[in-house]
Amino acid sequence: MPLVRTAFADHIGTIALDHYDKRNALSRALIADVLAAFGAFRKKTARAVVLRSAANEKVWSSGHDVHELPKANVDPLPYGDPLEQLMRAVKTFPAPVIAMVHGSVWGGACELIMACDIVIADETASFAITPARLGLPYNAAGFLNFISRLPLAVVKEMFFTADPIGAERAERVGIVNMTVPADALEARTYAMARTVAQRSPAAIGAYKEAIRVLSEAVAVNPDTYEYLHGLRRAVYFGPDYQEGIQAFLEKRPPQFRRVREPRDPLGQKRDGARFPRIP
Ligand code: LCV
Repeated sequence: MPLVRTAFADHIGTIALDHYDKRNALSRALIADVLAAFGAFRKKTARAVVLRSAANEKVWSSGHDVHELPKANVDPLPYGDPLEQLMRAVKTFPAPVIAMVHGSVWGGACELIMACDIVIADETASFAITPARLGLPYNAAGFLNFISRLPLAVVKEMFFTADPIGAERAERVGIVNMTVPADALEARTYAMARTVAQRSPAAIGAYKEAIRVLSEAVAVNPDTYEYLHGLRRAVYFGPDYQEGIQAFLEKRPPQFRRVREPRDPLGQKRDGARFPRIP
């Protein structure tokens, strides 16, 4: 049973997340269906793709399928993770991907929205990036999806609080292009898609790729890369991540304790520095 519904008309593809029993959690299986839809629309030379929820419910997507996250001591968001593959597929698709958002967006689904080209939401929409609730380290590509789109103070507020930002403020800070009344959301989204589809697909494809390359043009030398990776390792080897995942699976609030004496994965006591030394 496919976990997404698709449609194609007037050069416009539609991908509707359709696994509401699990609040459209971005599981390996659901992502495989979304990636297959993008592949089919690429063959059809779609000029725009609308990414939406099939259900008109209070949740758009609850983010990464937490049951598919490693329980401890393993990088939870590696380059090959299906969700990371989905982000790259959206950003490299040769036509604009327009997110149509009714309901709440959580965790990795919030980053997915950031990876989309245009976001149209209604007044029920809210956006929360939630790794801090799980004690989960985030990756550089993920941060860049937010930093390249939002003011730093908003990025920090979202990551440090893990609290939702509502539709009205989401429009003000730039998470969404526009917020419209719920009963106008579908019409406004497809009107935008039709306008895009009437323009030059060759030019728009080149614009999208050039903007992607330029917005990702961040020079990071090997030392800095290793430093950033060290920051993440310290978290996913740490007690917070284990507690965060366990608490979610046990459906209880996490109890993050004072950081114990940091030890590297071989159990060697380190020089007390909570994080690797800045190169
Ligand atoms: C698996 C789920 C999920 C789910 N996975 O319905 O951003 S990062 O870095 O943290 C990244 C790693 C990430 O995206 O992590 C996931 C972040 N997502 C969240 O923290 C949201 C977790 N979900 C919720 O808070 C609630 O489910 C919301 C508020 C979305 C909806 O609440 P509601 O009361 O409507 P339930 O919680 O009852 O969930 C309905 C079913 O969906 C499953 C959940 O386990 C339940 O399944 P069962 O009926 O089998 O118990 N579900 C929800 N979210 N992310 N499964």
